[in-house]
Amino acid sequence: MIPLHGWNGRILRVDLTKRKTAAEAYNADFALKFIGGRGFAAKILWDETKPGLDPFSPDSRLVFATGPLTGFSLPSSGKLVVAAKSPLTGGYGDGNIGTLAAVHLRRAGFDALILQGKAEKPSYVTVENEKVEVLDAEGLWGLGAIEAERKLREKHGKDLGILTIGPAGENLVKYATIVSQEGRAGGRPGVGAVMGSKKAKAIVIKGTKNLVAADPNGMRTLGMEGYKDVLAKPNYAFWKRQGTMATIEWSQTNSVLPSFNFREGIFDEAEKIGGTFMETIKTSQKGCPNCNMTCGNVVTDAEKQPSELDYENVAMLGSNIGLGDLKQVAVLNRLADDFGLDTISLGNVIGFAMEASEKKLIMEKVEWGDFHEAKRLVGEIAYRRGIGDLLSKGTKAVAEKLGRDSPKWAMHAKGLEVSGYDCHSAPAMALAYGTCSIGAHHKEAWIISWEVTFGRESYGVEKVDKLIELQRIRGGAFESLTVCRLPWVELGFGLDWYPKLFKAATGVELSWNELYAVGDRIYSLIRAFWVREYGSNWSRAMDQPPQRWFEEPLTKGPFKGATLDRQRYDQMLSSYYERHGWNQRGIPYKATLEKLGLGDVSQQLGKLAP
Ligand code: PTT
Ligand code: SF4
Repeated sequence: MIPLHGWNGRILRVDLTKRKTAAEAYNADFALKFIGGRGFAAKILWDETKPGLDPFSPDSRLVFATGPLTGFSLPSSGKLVVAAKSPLTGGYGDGNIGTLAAVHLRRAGFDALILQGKAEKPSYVTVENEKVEVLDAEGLWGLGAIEAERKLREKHGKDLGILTIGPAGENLVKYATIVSQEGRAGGRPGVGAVMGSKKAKAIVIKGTKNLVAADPNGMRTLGMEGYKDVLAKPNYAFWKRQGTMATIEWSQTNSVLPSFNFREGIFDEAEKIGGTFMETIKTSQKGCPNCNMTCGNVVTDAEKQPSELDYENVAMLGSNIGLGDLKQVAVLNRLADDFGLDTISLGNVIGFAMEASEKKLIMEKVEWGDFHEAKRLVGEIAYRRGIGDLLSKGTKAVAEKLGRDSPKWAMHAKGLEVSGYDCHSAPAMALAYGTCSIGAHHKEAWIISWEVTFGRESYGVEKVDKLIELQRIRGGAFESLTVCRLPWVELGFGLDWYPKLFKAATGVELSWNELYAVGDRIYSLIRAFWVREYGSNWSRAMDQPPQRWFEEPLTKGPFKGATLDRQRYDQMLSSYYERHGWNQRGIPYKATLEKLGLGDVSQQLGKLAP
């Protein structure tokens, strides 16, 4: 056991093939170098998977990881990282779910859970403190994620955390997610499909131990003060009303709202899917554990069912497919949650199919904004029926199959579909998508909010510096401390809270500069993972955003005529590499890896590392 507080110092391993479980201790060096969450997951995947491994092989690893702040009574600490080698991108993949399972895993005495092997028949795992079992999932397999969770709750009780997959994960759809609490979902790059490949329908966790902080009184006081600080923020009341949904209006105003498969940055019917309209159909509010700024907006959808809306869900299943009816968008969103499909990739794939239909690359007639066709496609994708089988592989694979000029308008980077920001006139955001460590996601740098204020036209190094700063904070610190970043992003909850909370939890002083260094270590480690997987096929082309943004100008709105400039984008990318200590192919130098304490990684990369 490590002589540290805050961390439990133990990882639970469940081997579904051998039906064996083990509690494994880790040491202080591992804890301090990688902190938790994404840091732990990346190192475990690096150490335990062989290059070239099929993500659906029993040898693959599925990691659920918390951090040293997770589960303590402090703002928005109910988060969990889920990670695996991605079946969608072939590289590192992860996501972040707000779930009681995070809190219960910590209270059961573990900081992470590794799932490996493959069960003989559909199964689920239960963890009750030290007691771990693999049970038969008969009667659960085939159910939607929402119903499966309800059944498990009936059987095992209310006070516990549950993670499930839906039919999409069971059917190995490459952008299947893991779902929890009937509307929180994570693991965009197909982490739910990896769970399905292991025939694991669910994980049920109940922990009843006390989480022990290094300074229990200090932790209690800081936590309480933190909650009060959140409540006192000027934007608090508005946030509670609209949460991330206010971003629809913001994106429309700034001409970055993805519309018609990212052809445009404005949508004529934006008002009908925006935060203000959402308020008129909102019925209740939901959220993650330990959060006092809950942001899940529950509305009644067009089929009279509850559906929980966030910006990305609505931008991608609304404007991006030309659908301007929020209640109908909410139906697609609810189905995505229940099937366990990532809404962002789904909205991209449907938008791509609509454009392919318009250009007669596919036989199906799927018109822009056609709710009924979109709904049909969602079902076909989840069950991989008809054209759904092809669409279940993601836009990159679909474009490769359809050919002609379609790869130009397949909106992805590294194979992961772009999330909800059009970048025709936002070079820094395009670089954020190009360099994000799981593919085109905004989670590591929502730099666009800074960019629209700072100036959109510049391709200067100040944008590269800002991007790296944001990635260190969001992709490094928040993902490894494993707490929600939204108190800071949305309400201005000060970053100075986190070293204080970290000290109270673990007893260790860690400045933001040191947290930055952890972030740099994690970025170079994840980059090494990608390079190891892609070998000689790795090149700087992997860090490019979609061609459409360079070649097809916006045709309307205040930025009409805008495109990205490829040469200037490339200059930014070169500066980005230099700042990280990577070569011009985007590969970390041996010296960089060694400086970051990743000498073992450097050795294993061998000749691949310059
Ligand atoms: C996240 C991505 C996002 S980002 C959204 S909406 W967003 C989509 N949500 C989906 C969903 O819902 N259902 C579904 N079937 N697929 C979905 N795909 C999309 O997934 C989410 C919040 C949000 S709402 C955001 S920004 C923040 N993300 C955080 C993060 O990444 N890290 C962190 N430390 N804190 C964060 N806080 C916020 O959490 P992925 P959630 Mg999500 C339903 O999962 O894979 O990371 O992709 O986790 O519990 O639903 O919270 O406008
Ligand atoms: Fe979850 Fe929203 Fe609270 Fe973050 S702010 S912890 S996403 S409910």
